[in-house]
Amino acid sequence: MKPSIDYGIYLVTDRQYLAGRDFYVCLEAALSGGVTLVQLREKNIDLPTFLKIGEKVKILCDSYKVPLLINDNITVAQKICAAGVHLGQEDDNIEQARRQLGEDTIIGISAHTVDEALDAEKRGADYLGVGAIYPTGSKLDAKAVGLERLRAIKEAVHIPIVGIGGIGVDKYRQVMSCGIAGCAMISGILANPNIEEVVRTIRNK
Ligand code: TZP
Ligand code: MG
Repeated sequence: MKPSIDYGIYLVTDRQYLAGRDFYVCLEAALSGGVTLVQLREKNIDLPTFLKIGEKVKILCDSYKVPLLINDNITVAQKICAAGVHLGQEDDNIEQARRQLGEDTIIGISAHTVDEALDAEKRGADYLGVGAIYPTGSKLDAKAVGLERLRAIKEAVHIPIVGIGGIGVDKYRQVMSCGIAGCAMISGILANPNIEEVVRTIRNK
């Protein structure tokens, strides 16, 4: 059976915001604060390193009963028994991921337009990441699509939608009020000196 996922407070990892802090300590603070889903997003690392990090992150997430998704890498997701993957428009395709990971795995796809969203839904995506909603410094090629687009995509598809990009404590409610399943955040959580507290604050919104 596919795991049931709470997309509400979705942490996407990125080491650039840790400012010397330990990655696993920060992740545990976020888990302890109440993130409901984690995506391990690593760029430019080799497979053995990705696997080693993935295994440690999986153990931590398991101890909080929080599902783990892997950005872009089907092999890592499969080897560490993650709940699934998150793929961009440019990454390995949905069909390939489904073949390799099976029906019980979560496949998330980034979508920026209604057409991309409909296409991903038709091809079997379990949820869509829509963004960047607001300008963000975390993904340099991301263009802000805004709340209008988010609402249009939400109207067009039936699978859960997650907003991403420039979202933090201040914008969380506003984005959630579009009727979506959750918000994914990097800097809104990890750039904060007190990660556990910021997640608790978001949870109270
Ligand atoms: N995809 C679209 S925007 C984005 C990604 C990975 C970056 C989100 O980072 P932040 O810091 O939450 O704006
Ligand atoms: Mg990608």
